Formats: sequence, C-alpha cells, structure tokens
Amino acid sequence: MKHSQSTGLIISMKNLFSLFLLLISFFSLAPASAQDISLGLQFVAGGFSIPLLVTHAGDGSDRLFVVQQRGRIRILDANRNLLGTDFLNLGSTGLDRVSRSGSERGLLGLAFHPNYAQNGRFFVNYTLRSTNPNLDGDTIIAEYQVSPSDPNVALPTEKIILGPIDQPESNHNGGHLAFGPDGYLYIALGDGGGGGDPYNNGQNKNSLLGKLLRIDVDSPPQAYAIPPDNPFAGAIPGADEIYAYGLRNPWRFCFDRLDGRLFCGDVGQDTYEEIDLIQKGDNLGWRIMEGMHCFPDYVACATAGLVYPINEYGRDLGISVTGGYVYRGSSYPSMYGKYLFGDFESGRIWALEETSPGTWDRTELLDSNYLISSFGEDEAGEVYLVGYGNGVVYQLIDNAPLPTRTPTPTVTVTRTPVPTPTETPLPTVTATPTSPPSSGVSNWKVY
Ligand SMILES: [Ca+2]
Ligand SMILES: [Ca+2]
Repeated sequence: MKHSQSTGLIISMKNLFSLFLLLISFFSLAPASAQDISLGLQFVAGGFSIPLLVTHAGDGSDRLFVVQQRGRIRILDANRNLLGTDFLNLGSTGLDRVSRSGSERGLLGLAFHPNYAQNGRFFVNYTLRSTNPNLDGDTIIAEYQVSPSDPNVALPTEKIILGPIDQPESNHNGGHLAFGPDGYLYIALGDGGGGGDPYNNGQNKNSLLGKLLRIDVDSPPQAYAIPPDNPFAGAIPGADEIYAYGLRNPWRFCFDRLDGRLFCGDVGQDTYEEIDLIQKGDNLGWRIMEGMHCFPDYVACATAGLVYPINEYGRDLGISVTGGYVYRGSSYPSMYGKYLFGDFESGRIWALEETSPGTWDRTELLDSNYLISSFGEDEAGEVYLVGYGNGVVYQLIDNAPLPTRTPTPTVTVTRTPVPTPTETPLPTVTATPTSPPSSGVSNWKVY
C-alpha cells in the first residue's frame, strides 16, 4: 500500500515535469506574431540591369537565377557569385526575341520544370520583338532546355508552347508562370492594357487575357494539353486554358509549399491594390470590381459570384502591388507561414497571415527605399527581393533576437550601394488624368 502510494507520487511528479516540458516547448514553438519580426534586407548580389525576378531550378544545385527585363537570365552560384556567362540571353545581344522597349514589356517570367534535374526543361514568358507590327509585343510562352554538357548554359533552340497571344496595348502583360503542386504550368496574363480594361477581356471567358491559365506541358507530341478538370475544358463554353478569370494585371503569384494554396497580387487601376487567394474557376472580379469596391467606385455593381481579395490597400500605402511568397524556410521561424509581399513603387513590405480561417491580418514589416519588382525563393524556401532600380537581390531576414535561438552576430541589415544599371528604366506609359501622380520610376502601375 505504502509502496504503491510512493510510486503514484513519483509518477505524478514525472507527469508534472512532462507537463512543464510540454508547456515550455509549446510556448517556444508557438508561431510568432508578425509584430515581432524586425525585417532586414541583406545584400545578396548586385550589378543586374533592371531585374524582374529571382528563382531557383529545384535541382539541388542551390543556384539562383536572376531574370533581367531586356532578356538576359543570369546565374548566382551556390556561393552567390554572379557567373560571367548568361544562362540564356533572349535580348538584343543574344537571340533577340524580346521587346527592347516598353516599360511593361520584356522577359517577364521563368519557371523550371518540376523534373528539371532529370529533363533540363524550363519555360519563359515574354513579349515578342518583331518587325511585323501585328506580332510585335505579343506574348510568347516558350520552352528551352539546358545544355547536356554545361549546367550553366541553355541551348538556343526555342519551342513555342503558347502564342503569339495578341496584346492590344503595351501594358498589362502579366508575365509570371510557375508549376503548381499538380504538375501543371500556370500562366498569368494581364487584361491587354489600356485603362479600365476597355476591351472587357477580364470578364470575357473566350479571351486568354486577364486570366490565370493552366496547361499540361507533359503530353507529347502536343505542345500542351488541357487538364481535363479545367473549368471551361472541352464543350463547356469558354477557353479551355483558363483556370481563373477577372484579373487585371496579375504580378507574381505563388503556391504555398505547405498546402499548395495559390496567392496572387493583382495590380489595381486607380484606387486599390489587392491580394487574391485563387481557386479553380474563380471570377476575381475585374473590371466589375477593383479590390473590394465596385469599379468605378461611384457606380453600383452586381457582386454575386465574384471572389473578393483577401486583402487590399489604397493609395496611401502604394500604387502597384508585387505579390510574394509564403515563407516556409527554416532560418527565420518568426516568418514561418506568413505571406510576404510588397509594393513596387512605395517599397513597403508586409506580412499577411490568416489568424483564423478566412480572416487575414496585414502587418507592415518595412518601408524600404527599393522599387520591388519581385520576390523569389531559393530551394530551401528562403525569400528574396529584387530591387528593380538599383539592380540588387536582397534576402529577407529577421533581425529580432529569438528566445529559442542564439543570436547570430552576422545578421545585419546591409544596403550596399551598387553600380548603376547599364540600362536605364524606361519612362512610364501615358497616364490617364484620373491617375495619381507618379513619383520616380513607375513600371507596373499601369493605366
Ligand atoms: Ca471550352
Ligand atoms: Ca479582384
């Protein structure tokens, strides 16, 4: 009796101790609030000429690929040294495929096949340079391949997958493309330009403009096939390639590595910038709505069936959203699970987090001095930022000391000045009278 009592006491002491350990681990693993992040931008590499994108090949090489608007794709090796030779040059000094002018034209997107390590296939989205005025500026989705003998050089042979897709104006080309967790290629196209979607492309299900497309590029000998569950596949009225519609100028989308959810920044017209969480078949509202408001805001509109953004901001905070990434890296646990995005013109960077299902909370992390043309990820899920005007790639870091980690003295904010880009950013396209004044270099704030 006595013996079992003392055993019972020992067990309960052990349980208490376990509970104590559990509580400690719970609190140290509890997700940090975005307010706790002290965001810093750590210099990675500079010397790029109007860069638009940074991404990785997913091949285990730990390289970063930096896309320049005028057509060059450059490589940072695993030590973040810039290689002297281009991976691919689609610009005027190379294959000369890409528009040489137009503030929103150029080489706009790059995506590596999910099996790139085995098949060497990658895809680009660009606007075409052509002496034929009917083709000049049209969108091309094309496939290239890495050289079998040199992993840092691509072969010059182009296979056109989709296009030329007619672009009625020089602006609103969209341009991002990425493979989803389903293995299909997703392609973002803007509404074709002008101001206020004069052609009503966003809501026209027979046009590829103002859409997110989804195609299957693994169906030889066809250039591509239609995923059978695309919302307008086959006999269903509407273009077979469409995955979602009602977009204005989607500028950068991503898939959350954890759950595959698709986040997209859609650049606004006159008043609101928005972040969308896109599902198959969604009508994201443009040009009926801008952000969460009827467009224009003095008219009544029918909102039934339209999918609202999960977040919006007005002209007090920026004028051209740049969609980012859900942080799933391991270096900065405070950022884990937060969607990091920014504004091209104001340089502000925010974290968006879902505090309860369907409720999104936005926190400003930094008001930077950079023209943020893109965010990007490396293979490990660390997140980067591309400075368009100064030609620099930065890594997003957290300078705040973490209770569960030893502070690392090397983590500091670095804003190293870099040489002026060799190409000057192009002037803004003509603004409509209703547009807000533009400060400095404007690009995707488009009218
Ligand atoms: Ca159809
Ligand atoms: Ca919308």
